[in-house]
Amino acid sequence: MQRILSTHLPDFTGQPVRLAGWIHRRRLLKSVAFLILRDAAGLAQVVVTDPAVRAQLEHLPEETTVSVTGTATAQPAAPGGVEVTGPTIMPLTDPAAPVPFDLYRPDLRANLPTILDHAPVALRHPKLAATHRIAAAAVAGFRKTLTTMGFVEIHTPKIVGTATESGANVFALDYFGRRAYLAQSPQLYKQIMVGVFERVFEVGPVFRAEPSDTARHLAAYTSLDAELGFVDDHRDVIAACHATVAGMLATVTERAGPAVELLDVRMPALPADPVIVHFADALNMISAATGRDVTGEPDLAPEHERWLGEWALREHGSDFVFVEGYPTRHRAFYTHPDPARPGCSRAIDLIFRGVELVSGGQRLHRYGDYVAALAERGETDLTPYAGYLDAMRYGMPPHGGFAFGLERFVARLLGVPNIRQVTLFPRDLHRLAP
Ligand code: AMO
Repeated sequence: MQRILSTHLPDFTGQPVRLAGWIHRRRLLKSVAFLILRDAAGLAQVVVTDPAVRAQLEHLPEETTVSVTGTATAQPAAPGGVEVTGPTIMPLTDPAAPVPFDLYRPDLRANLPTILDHAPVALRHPKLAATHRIAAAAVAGFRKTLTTMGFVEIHTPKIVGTATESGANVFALDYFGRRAYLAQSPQLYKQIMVGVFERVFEVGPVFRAEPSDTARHLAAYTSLDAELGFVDDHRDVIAACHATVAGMLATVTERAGPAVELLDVRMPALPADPVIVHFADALNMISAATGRDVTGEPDLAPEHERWLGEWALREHGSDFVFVEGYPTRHRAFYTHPDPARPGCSRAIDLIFRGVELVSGGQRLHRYGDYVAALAERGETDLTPYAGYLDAMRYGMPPHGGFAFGLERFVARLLGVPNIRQVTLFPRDLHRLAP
Protein backbone atom coordinates (compact mmCIF):
# COMPACT_ATOMS: atom_id res chain seq x y z
CA MET A 1 0.00 0.00 0.00
CA GLN A 2 1.26 3.47 -0.85
CA ARG A 3 2.31 5.61 2.09
CA ILE A 4 0.32 8.77 2.75
CA LEU A 5 1.24 11.76 4.92
CA SER A 6 -0.59 12.48 8.17
CA THR A 7 -2.30 15.57 6.76
CA HIS A 8 -3.92 13.49 4.00
CA LEU A 9 -5.69 11.15 6.44
CA PRO A 10 -9.07 12.97 6.16
CA ASP A 11 -9.11 12.24 2.40
CA PHE A 12 -9.12 8.51 3.18
CA THR A 13 -11.77 8.31 5.94
CA GLY A 14 -13.18 4.79 6.09
CA GLN A 15 -10.37 3.33 3.99
CA PRO A 16 -7.23 1.32 4.70
CA VAL A 17 -4.12 3.51 4.90
CA ARG A 18 -0.40 3.27 5.48
CA LEU A 19 1.50 5.98 7.36
CA ALA A 20 5.19 6.08 8.16
CA GLY A 21 7.14 8.29 10.50
CA TRP A 22 8.54 8.64 14.00
CA ILE A 23 6.92 7.58 17.26
CA HIS A 24 6.37 11.07 18.64
CA ARG A 25 4.66 9.92 21.79
CA ARG A 26 3.13 6.82 23.31
CA ARG A 27 0.32 6.95 25.83
CA LEU A 28 -0.12 3.53 27.35
CA LEU A 29 -3.44 3.68 29.22
CA LYS A 30 -5.21 0.77 30.90
CA SER A 31 -7.61 -0.28 28.19
CA VAL A 32 -6.13 1.44 25.17
CA ALA A 33 -2.81 2.80 23.91
CA PHE A 34 -2.26 5.79 21.69
CA LEU A 35 0.63 6.16 19.33
CA ILE A 36 1.19 9.69 18.05
CA LEU A 37 3.04 9.38 14.79
CA ARG A 38 5.05 12.31 13.43
CA ASP A 39 5.94 12.76 9.79
CA ALA A 40 7.13 15.69 7.69
CA ALA A 41 3.58 17.03 7.44
CA GLY A 42 2.43 16.78 11.05
CA LEU A 43 1.00 14.38 13.63
CA ALA A 44 -1.45 11.49 13.41
CA GLN A 45 -3.14 9.57 16.19
CA VAL A 46 -3.07 5.77 16.06
CA VAL A 47 -5.30 3.85 18.47
CA VAL A 48 -4.09 0.45 19.70
CA THR A 49 -6.52 -1.97 21.38
CA ASP A 50 -5.04 -5.33 20.27
CA PRO A 51 -2.97 -6.66 23.24
CA ALA A 52 -0.26 -8.05 20.91
CA VAL A 53 0.24 -4.71 19.12
CA ARG A 54 0.25 -2.93 22.46
CA ALA A 55 2.95 -5.28 23.78
CA GLN A 56 4.96 -4.52 20.65
CA LEU A 57 4.49 -0.77 21.13
CA GLU A 58 5.73 -1.01 24.70
CA HIS A 59 9.13 -1.98 23.29
CA LEU A 60 9.30 0.79 20.69
CA PRO A 61 10.54 3.96 22.37
CA GLU A 62 9.87 7.49 21.16
CA GLU A 63 11.71 8.44 17.93
CA THR A 64 11.80 4.90 16.55
CA THR A 65 10.73 5.01 12.90
CA VAL A 66 7.76 2.81 12.02
CA SER A 67 5.32 2.04 9.26
CA VAL A 68 1.69 1.80 10.41
CA THR A 69 -1.13 0.19 8.46
CA GLY A 70 -4.74 0.51 9.62
CA THR A 71 -8.08 2.16 8.88
CA ALA A 72 -8.63 5.91 8.71
CA THR A 73 -11.53 6.47 11.11
CA ALA A 74 -13.37 9.70 11.89
CA GLN A 75 -12.59 10.94 15.40
CA PRO A 76 -13.32 14.59 16.19
CA ALA A 77 -10.77 14.64 19.03
CA ALA A 78 -7.85 13.51 16.82
CA PRO A 79 -5.58 15.86 14.83
CA GLY A 80 -7.39 16.58 11.54
CA GLY A 81 -10.52 14.82 12.85
CA VAL A 82 -9.33 11.39 11.74
CA GLU A 83 -7.34 8.67 13.51
CA VAL A 84 -5.96 5.28 12.52
CA THR A 85 -7.65 2.24 14.07
CA GLY A 86 -6.87 -1.48 14.03
CA PRO A 87 -3.19 -0.85 13.28
CA THR A 88 -0.33 -3.16 12.55
CA ILE A 89 3.04 -1.63 13.30
CA MET A 90 6.24 -2.43 11.47
CA PRO A 91 9.45 -0.97 12.94
CA LEU A 92 11.77 0.39 10.25
CA THR A 93 14.83 0.40 12.49
CA ASP A 94 16.09 -0.80 15.85
CA PRO A 95 14.32 0.73 18.87
CA ALA A 96 15.60 4.33 19.24
CA ALA A 97 18.03 5.21 22.02
CA PRO A 98 16.60 7.36 24.85
CA VAL A 99 16.36 10.99 23.69
CA PRO A 100 17.90 13.54 26.10
CA PHE A 101 14.69 15.64 26.17
CA ASP A 102 10.97 15.14 25.55
CA LEU A 103 10.32 16.03 21.92
CA TYR A 104 6.55 15.65 22.39
CA ARG A 105 6.21 18.60 24.78
CA PRO A 106 4.97 21.83 23.19
CA ASP A 107 8.32 23.47 23.96
CA LEU A 108 11.76 21.91 24.09
CA ARG A 109 12.75 22.17 27.74
CA ALA A 110 16.54 22.21 27.54
CA ASN A 111 19.19 24.92 27.57
CA LEU A 112 20.77 26.13 24.33
CA PRO A 113 24.11 24.24 24.65
CA THR A 114 22.21 20.97 25.25
CA ILE A 115 19.96 21.64 22.26
CA LEU A 116 22.95 22.44 20.03
CA ASP A 117 24.96 19.43 21.26
CA HIS A 118 22.02 17.22 20.34
CA ALA A 119 20.95 19.14 17.23
CA PRO A 120 20.42 16.04 15.03
CA VAL A 121 17.52 15.01 17.23
CA ALA A 122 16.54 18.39 18.78
CA LEU A 123 15.81 19.77 15.30
CA ARG A 124 13.00 17.23 15.02
CA HIS A 125 10.99 19.17 17.59
CA PRO A 126 8.08 20.70 15.64
CA LYS A 127 8.95 24.23 16.81
CA LEU A 128 12.61 23.95 15.82
CA ALA A 129 11.67 22.39 12.51
CA ALA A 130 9.18 25.24 11.97
CA THR A 131 11.99 27.77 12.41
CA HIS A 132 13.84 26.24 9.50
CA ARG A 133 10.72 26.03 7.36
CA ILE A 134 10.47 29.79 7.82
CA ALA A 135 14.13 30.17 6.84
CA ALA A 136 13.49 28.08 3.71
CA ALA A 137 10.49 30.24 2.80
CA ALA A 138 12.54 33.42 3.33
CA VAL A 139 15.18 32.16 0.91
CA ALA A 140 12.50 31.12 -1.57
CA GLY A 141 11.09 34.64 -1.32
CA PHE A 142 14.52 36.17 -1.87
CA ARG A 143 15.02 34.07 -5.00
CA LYS A 144 11.52 34.61 -6.32
CA THR A 145 11.48 38.37 -5.83
CA LEU A 146 14.88 38.97 -7.39
CA THR A 147 14.25 36.60 -10.28
CA THR A 148 11.02 38.48 -11.00
CA MET A 149 13.01 41.73 -11.02
CA GLY A 150 15.40 40.34 -13.68
CA PHE A 151 18.26 39.17 -11.45
CA VAL A 152 20.24 36.05 -12.43
CA GLU A 153 21.33 33.57 -9.76
CA ILE A 154 25.09 32.97 -9.63
CA HIS A 155 27.43 30.64 -7.71
CA THR A 156 30.85 32.03 -6.89
CA PRO A 157 33.97 30.46 -5.34
CA LYS A 158 34.10 29.97 -1.59
CA ILE A 159 37.87 29.39 -1.64
CA VAL A 160 39.47 32.68 -2.59
CA GLY A 161 42.82 34.41 -2.79
CA THR A 162 41.90 37.72 -1.13
CA ALA A 163 40.01 38.97 1.89
CA THR A 164 36.99 41.01 0.76
CA GLU A 165 35.60 42.63 3.88
CA SER A 166 38.63 43.07 6.12
CA GLY A 167 41.79 41.11 6.74
CA ALA A 168 40.96 40.63 10.40
CA ASN A 169 38.29 37.95 10.48
CA VAL A 170 39.36 35.74 7.62
CA PHE A 171 39.99 31.99 7.83
CA ALA A 172 43.24 31.10 6.08
CA LEU A 173 43.85 27.67 4.65
CA ASP A 174 46.46 25.73 2.79
CA TYR A 175 45.55 25.47 -0.87
CA PHE A 176 47.97 23.05 -2.55
CA GLY A 177 50.83 24.75 -0.75
CA ARG A 178 49.56 28.27 -1.32
CA ARG A 179 47.76 30.55 1.10
CA ALA A 180 44.04 30.85 0.44
CA TYR A 181 41.01 32.04 2.38
CA LEU A 182 37.43 31.02 2.95
CA ALA A 183 35.26 33.64 1.27
CA GLN A 184 33.98 36.31 3.68
CA SER A 185 31.40 37.33 1.09
CA PRO A 186 30.82 37.02 -2.66
CA GLN A 187 31.38 40.78 -2.88
CA LEU A 188 34.06 40.97 -5.58
CA TYR A 189 32.49 38.27 -7.73
CA LYS A 190 28.97 39.65 -7.57
CA GLN A 191 30.30 43.02 -8.71
CA ILE A 192 32.25 41.40 -11.56
CA MET A 193 29.08 39.60 -12.63
CA VAL A 194 27.19 42.88 -12.95
CA GLY A 195 29.49 43.34 -15.95
CA VAL A 196 27.87 40.23 -17.45
CA PHE A 197 24.22 40.15 -16.37
CA GLU A 198 23.63 43.65 -14.92
CA ARG A 199 21.62 42.11 -12.07
CA VAL A 200 22.75 39.10 -10.06
CA PHE A 201 22.08 37.40 -6.76
CA GLU A 202 23.58 34.58 -4.76
CA VAL A 203 22.55 32.46 -1.80
CA GLY A 204 25.50 30.77 -0.18
CA PRO A 205 27.69 30.19 2.84
CA VAL A 206 30.27 32.78 3.90
CA PHE A 207 32.90 32.56 6.58
CA ARG A 208 34.04 35.00 9.24
CA ALA A 209 36.61 34.16 11.90
CA GLU A 210 34.69 36.23 14.45
CA PRO A 211 36.95 36.45 17.48
CA SER A 212 34.23 37.17 20.04
CA ASP A 213 31.16 35.43 21.37
CA THR A 214 28.10 37.48 20.57
CA ALA A 215 24.44 36.62 20.15
CA ARG A 216 24.48 37.94 16.56
CA HIS A 217 27.71 36.62 15.04
CA LEU A 218 28.53 33.21 13.61
CA ALA A 219 31.76 31.93 12.07
CA ALA A 220 29.76 30.66 9.09
CA TYR A 221 26.43 32.03 7.96
CA THR A 222 24.21 32.11 4.91
CA SER A 223 24.58 35.30 2.93
CA LEU A 224 21.79 36.50 0.66
CA ASP A 225 23.55 38.80 -1.79
CA ALA A 226 22.32 40.96 -4.65
CA GLU A 227 24.02 43.43 -6.97
CA LEU A 228 22.58 45.61 -9.73
CA GLY A 229 24.01 47.84 -12.44
CA PHE A 230 23.04 51.20 -13.92
CA VAL A 231 21.94 52.71 -10.65
CA ASP A 232 21.72 56.47 -10.14
CA ASP A 233 22.87 56.17 -6.57
CA HIS A 234 22.35 54.13 -3.39
CA ARG A 235 18.66 55.05 -3.30
CA ASP A 236 18.13 52.60 -6.18
CA VAL A 237 19.82 49.96 -4.03
CA ILE A 238 17.51 50.80 -1.13
CA ALA A 239 14.48 50.46 -3.42
CA ALA A 240 15.61 47.01 -4.61
CA CYS A 241 16.38 45.89 -1.05
CA HIS A 242 13.03 47.17 0.23
CA ALA A 243 11.18 45.25 -2.50
CA THR A 244 13.20 42.15 -1.65
CA VAL A 245 12.28 42.36 2.04
CA ALA A 246 8.61 42.76 1.08
CA GLY A 247 8.85 39.69 -1.18
CA MET A 248 10.56 37.63 1.50
CA LEU A 249 7.90 38.48 4.09
CA ALA A 250 5.07 37.73 1.65
CA THR A 251 6.61 34.35 0.79
CA VAL A 252 7.07 33.45 4.46
CA THR A 253 3.35 34.11 5.03
CA GLU A 254 2.38 32.26 1.87
CA ARG A 255 4.60 29.19 2.14
CA ALA A 256 5.22 28.80 5.85
CA GLY A 257 1.80 29.76 7.25
CA PRO A 258 1.51 26.81 9.67
CA ALA A 259 5.07 27.41 10.96
CA VAL A 260 4.30 31.13 11.44
CA GLU A 261 1.21 30.16 13.40
CA LEU A 262 2.90 27.46 15.48
CA LEU A 263 5.65 29.88 16.52
CA ASP A 264 3.19 32.72 17.02
CA VAL A 265 5.35 34.96 14.82
CA ARG A 266 4.43 38.63 14.84
CA MET A 267 4.94 39.52 11.19
CA PRO A 268 6.81 42.83 10.91
CA ALA A 269 5.43 46.12 9.70
CA LEU A 270 6.94 47.29 6.42
CA PRO A 271 5.46 50.51 5.01
CA ALA A 272 5.06 50.84 1.23
CA ASP A 273 7.89 53.41 1.15
CA PRO A 274 11.17 52.67 2.90
CA VAL A 275 12.01 54.66 6.02
CA ILE A 276 15.45 56.25 5.43
CA VAL A 277 17.57 58.25 7.85
CA HIS A 278 21.01 59.76 7.27
CA PHE A 279 23.77 58.47 9.53
CA ALA A 280 24.56 62.01 10.75
CA ASP A 281 20.90 62.73 11.52
CA ALA A 282 20.64 59.41 13.34
CA LEU A 283 23.58 60.30 15.59
CA ASN A 284 22.11 63.75 16.23
CA MET A 285 18.75 62.27 17.21
CA ILE A 286 20.38 59.69 19.46
CA SER A 287 22.54 62.36 21.12
CA ALA A 288 19.53 64.58 21.73
CA ALA A 289 17.42 61.74 23.07
CA THR A 290 20.00 60.13 25.33
CA GLY A 291 21.86 63.26 26.46
CA ARG A 292 25.16 61.62 25.41
CA ASP A 293 27.05 63.18 22.51
CA VAL A 294 27.70 60.39 19.99
CA THR A 295 28.02 62.63 16.93
CA GLY A 296 31.68 61.73 16.31
CA GLU A 297 31.11 57.96 16.31
CA PRO A 298 32.34 56.03 13.24
CA ASP A 299 29.47 53.51 13.28
CA LEU A 300 26.23 52.73 15.06
CA ALA A 301 26.76 50.81 18.30
CA PRO A 302 24.26 48.01 19.02
CA GLU A 303 22.40 50.24 21.50
CA HIS A 304 22.14 52.96 18.85
CA GLU A 305 20.67 50.48 16.39
CA ARG A 306 18.18 49.47 19.06
CA TRP A 307 17.26 53.11 19.61
CA LEU A 308 16.77 53.66 15.88
CA GLY A 309 14.64 50.53 15.64
CA GLU A 310 12.32 51.87 18.34
CA TRP A 311 12.28 55.31 16.72
CA ALA A 312 11.28 53.87 13.33
CA LEU A 313 8.44 51.90 14.87
CA ARG A 314 7.25 54.81 16.97
CA GLU A 315 7.52 57.55 14.35
CA HIS A 316 6.92 55.63 11.13
CA GLY A 317 5.16 52.41 12.11
CA SER A 318 8.04 50.42 10.57
CA ASP A 319 10.05 47.49 11.89
CA PHE A 320 12.70 48.39 9.30
CA VAL A 321 14.83 51.50 8.88
CA PHE A 322 17.52 52.19 6.29
CA VAL A 323 20.52 54.25 7.35
CA GLU A 324 22.47 55.99 4.59
CA GLY A 325 25.63 58.11 4.50
CA TYR A 326 28.01 56.17 6.75
CA PRO A 327 31.52 57.68 6.99
CA THR A 328 33.47 56.54 3.92
CA ARG A 329 36.70 55.75 5.70
CA HIS A 330 35.01 53.25 8.00
CA ARG A 331 33.46 51.27 5.18
CA ALA A 332 35.03 48.78 2.77
CA PHE A 333 37.32 50.04 -0.01
CA TYR A 334 34.69 49.49 -2.71
CA THR A 335 32.30 52.01 -1.10
CA HIS A 336 31.19 54.96 -3.24
CA PRO A 337 31.58 58.35 -1.54
CA ASP A 338 28.69 60.81 -1.50
CA PRO A 339 29.91 63.67 -3.74
CA ALA A 340 27.49 66.06 -2.02
CA ARG A 341 28.75 65.42 1.53
CA PRO A 342 32.50 65.09 2.05
CA GLY A 343 33.40 62.24 4.35
CA CYS A 344 30.01 60.61 3.90
CA SER A 345 29.45 57.61 1.65
CA ARG A 346 26.66 56.03 -0.30
CA ALA A 347 26.84 53.00 1.96
CA ILE A 348 23.65 51.78 3.60
CA ASP A 349 22.56 49.47 6.36
CA LEU A 350 19.09 48.16 7.01
CA ILE A 351 18.11 47.81 10.65
CA PHE A 352 15.39 45.28 11.42
CA ARG A 353 13.80 45.50 14.88
CA GLY A 354 16.89 47.23 16.23
CA VAL A 355 19.60 44.97 14.73
CA GLU A 356 21.65 45.43 11.55
CA LEU A 357 20.27 43.02 9.00
CA VAL A 358 21.70 44.26 5.71
CA SER A 359 24.80 46.12 4.54
CA GLY A 360 25.24 47.51 1.08
CA GLY A 361 25.35 50.64 -0.99
CA GLN A 362 26.66 52.06 -4.22
CA ARG A 363 30.17 50.91 -5.20
CA LEU A 364 33.01 52.59 -7.00
CA HIS A 365 32.96 51.59 -10.65
CA ARG A 366 35.96 53.41 -12.20
CA TYR A 367 39.31 51.66 -12.28
CA GLY A 368 41.20 54.79 -11.18
CA ASP A 369 38.93 55.24 -8.16
CA TYR A 370 39.73 51.69 -7.03
CA VAL A 371 43.48 52.22 -7.34
CA ALA A 372 43.14 55.39 -5.24
CA ALA A 373 40.83 53.81 -2.65
CA LEU A 374 43.12 50.81 -2.18
CA ALA A 375 46.20 53.04 -1.95
CA GLU A 376 44.46 55.12 0.71
CA ARG A 377 44.08 51.93 2.72
CA GLY A 378 47.75 51.10 2.30
CA GLU A 379 47.21 48.52 -0.44
CA THR A 380 49.60 49.32 -3.27
CA ASP A 381 50.13 45.75 -4.50
CA LEU A 382 47.09 45.26 -6.70
CA THR A 383 47.97 41.69 -7.74
CA PRO A 384 45.40 40.05 -5.43
CA TYR A 385 42.69 42.21 -6.99
CA ALA A 386 43.77 41.76 -10.63
CA GLY A 387 40.70 39.86 -11.83
CA TYR A 388 38.32 42.16 -10.00
CA LEU A 389 40.00 45.30 -11.26
CA ASP A 390 39.90 43.92 -14.79
CA ALA A 391 36.12 44.17 -14.60
CA MET A 392 36.53 47.86 -13.80
CA ARG A 393 39.18 48.45 -16.47
CA TYR A 394 36.97 46.97 -19.17
CA GLY A 395 33.95 49.15 -18.46
CA MET A 396 31.55 48.79 -15.56
CA PRO A 397 28.26 50.62 -15.04
CA PRO A 398 27.54 52.53 -11.83
CA HIS A 399 26.32 49.74 -9.57
CA GLY A 400 25.49 48.75 -6.05
CA GLY A 401 24.03 45.97 -3.99
CA PHE A 402 23.29 44.55 -0.61
CA ALA A 403 23.61 41.43 1.53
CA PHE A 404 21.42 39.94 4.25
CA GLY A 405 22.48 37.48 6.89
CA LEU A 406 19.77 34.82 6.68
CA GLU A 407 20.12 33.78 10.33
CA ARG A 408 19.84 37.41 11.50
CA PHE A 409 16.68 37.80 9.46
CA VAL A 410 15.06 34.72 10.99
CA ALA A 411 16.20 35.59 14.52
CA ARG A 412 14.66 39.08 14.33
CA LEU A 413 11.52 37.74 12.65
CA LEU A 414 11.01 35.21 15.44
CA GLY A 415 12.18 37.59 18.14
CA VAL A 416 14.75 35.17 19.59
CA PRO A 417 17.73 36.67 21.39
CA ASN A 418 20.48 34.38 20.05
CA ILE A 419 21.23 33.73 16.38
CA ARG A 420 22.26 30.16 17.28
CA GLN A 421 18.62 29.38 18.11
CA VAL A 422 17.76 29.67 14.41
CA THR A 423 20.92 28.10 12.94
CA LEU A 424 20.87 24.40 12.04
CA PHE A 425 24.44 23.59 13.06
CA PRO A 426 26.08 26.80 14.27
CA ARG A 427 29.79 27.38 13.87
CA ASP A 428 31.42 29.73 16.37
CA LEU A 429 34.52 30.14 18.53
CA HIS A 430 33.69 26.99 20.44
CA ARG A 431 31.55 24.88 18.19
CA LEU A 432 32.69 22.73 15.27
CA ALA A 433 30.30 19.82 15.79
CA PRO A 434 27.71 18.46 15.28
P1 AMO B 1 28.58 42.75 6.04
O1 AMO B 1 29.92 42.27 6.43
O2 AMO B 1 28.02 43.88 6.83
O3 AMO B 1 28.56 43.23 4.52
O4 AMO B 1 27.56 41.55 6.09
C1 AMO B 1 26.24 41.67 5.59
C2 AMO B 1 25.22 41.12 6.57
O5 AMO B 1 25.57 39.80 6.93
C3 AMO B 1 25.24 39.55 8.28
N1 AMO B 1 26.45 39.18 9.01
C4 AMO B 1 26.53 38.15 9.87
N2 AMO B 1 25.62 37.25 10.28
C5 AMO B 1 26.02 36.31 11.15
N3 AMO B 1 27.28 36.20 11.62
C6 AMO B 1 28.24 37.07 11.23
N4 AMO B 1 29.48 36.92 11.68
C7 AMO B 1 27.88 38.10 10.32
N5 AMO B 1 28.56 39.11 9.72
C8 AMO B 1 27.68 39.75 8.95
C9 AMO B 1 24.62 40.80 8.82
C10 AMO B 1 25.17 41.85 7.89
O6 AMO B 1 24.36 42.98 7.83
N6 AMO B 1 29.87 42.63 1.19
C11 AMO B 1 29.04 43.30 2.17
C12 AMO B 1 27.60 43.40 1.70
C13 AMO B 1 27.40 44.36 0.57
O7 AMO B 1 27.90 45.49 0.66
O8 AMO B 1 26.69 43.98 -0.40
C14 AMO B 1 29.08 42.51 3.47
O9 AMO B 1 29.39 41.36 3.52
O10 AMO B 1 23.21 40.65 8.68
